[in-house]
Amino acid sequence: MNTATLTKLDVTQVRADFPILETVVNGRPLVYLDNGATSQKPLSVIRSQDDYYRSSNANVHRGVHHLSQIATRQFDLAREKVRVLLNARHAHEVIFTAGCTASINLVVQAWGRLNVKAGDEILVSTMEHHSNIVSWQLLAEQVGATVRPIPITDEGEIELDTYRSMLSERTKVVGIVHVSNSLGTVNPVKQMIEWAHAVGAVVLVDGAQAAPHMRIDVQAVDADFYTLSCHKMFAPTGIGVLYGKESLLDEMPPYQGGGDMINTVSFNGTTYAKLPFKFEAGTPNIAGVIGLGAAVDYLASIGQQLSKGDTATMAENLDAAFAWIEHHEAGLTKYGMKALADIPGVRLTGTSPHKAGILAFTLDVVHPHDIGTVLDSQGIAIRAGHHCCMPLMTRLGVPATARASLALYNTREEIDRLVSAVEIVREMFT
Ligand code: C6P
Repeated sequence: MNTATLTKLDVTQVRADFPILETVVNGRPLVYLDNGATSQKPLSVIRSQDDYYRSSNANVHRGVHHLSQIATRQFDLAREKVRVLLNARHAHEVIFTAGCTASINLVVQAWGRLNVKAGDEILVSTMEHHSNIVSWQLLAEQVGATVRPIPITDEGEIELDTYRSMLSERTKVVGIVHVSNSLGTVNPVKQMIEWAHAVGAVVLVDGAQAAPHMRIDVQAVDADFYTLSCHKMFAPTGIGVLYGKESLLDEMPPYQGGGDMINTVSFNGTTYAKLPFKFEAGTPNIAGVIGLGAAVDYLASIGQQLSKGDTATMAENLDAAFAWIEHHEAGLTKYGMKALADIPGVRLTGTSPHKAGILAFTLDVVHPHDIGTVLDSQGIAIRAGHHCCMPLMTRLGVPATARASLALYNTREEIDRLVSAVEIVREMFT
């Protein structure tokens, strides 16, 4: 998409969609830079929750009555929207879960218990979120397999040659984060998957921090499993997605038993529902799924303002939306990284050129938690801590970092306020 088209949309138009951005914190306009923890929600998503409970609240796939039919239609439509978002081949390859963590645990227990045996190896990168480490450690303990960490460079990139040399016929599965929540590094998942497939391994890509920032194409990268944390991509909390290739999901046993996941139940033996329902036991998070559908619609509506208008398909609108988001966030990231690096005593963590909107750093004179507290007094929300990446912190040689994580509605002025506030912290503590 050319620059002229990208400038057709101004960030102030986007900000107007997010009512919470009007909040005043400690006497100053809120600067929300904790999008990696959870994103804010556009009005259309907020309204979708009110509309559902006000006018179509009913259980799905169970009732023949009017309300149930409306709720079911919206629920099923959301699955198709997520299929388009991920460019999955089939809507039934999209499983709704409680979150990214739940999605990973589903794969680990349902696929892993079937396929990973004593002596097998599970490779996960050093920059993984605990969800993509601890879940595999649990499996490894259960079956007698080994979890091996893939090392990373000082810039925060996977050591690709080492990774390649670690792959062998013992490797059953590779767990790799698409975009690191602590570093922002965008990992070369397509290449990593190709090498893993060459030794017969299956790859789970944790897309929690990728989906809000870039166009995902699970077929193009050939991911076996791909997981989403939907509250980080403008949808309500309590909803996640597991994408899995049909052939893999088909062979997996159910993860949880209950309503909706069965075909027939008897004491002589139970048979299970077809995909995706086999993995969706019990009443799902109906409002959350409908909200997720509204979030995908919202992203598409951003693209609609840039593309061919009403004649564009949802996929084309998402292409356009993510072209704008990537361009906008890349500009902010570059600007913010430079400004922070210029502050004496700041050490940036995560300096790969392949990077999404995460500005993580330490300051020599002060603990990251104190940075977070002082920034809050200035109305600026960031996260300080290990970001559920303790092995990564050990590798970086720090107990914690301060992390500003961007979203499509952030501005240069907000980055300026962040940088000025970090300068204030520095002055206070020296
Ligand atoms: N990271 C952060 O502040 P859940 O909690 O299930 O929605 O997502 C877990 C998860 C998995 N993978 C990655 C890469 C993540 O960043 C997260 C959540 C938040 O960075 C909370 S620790």
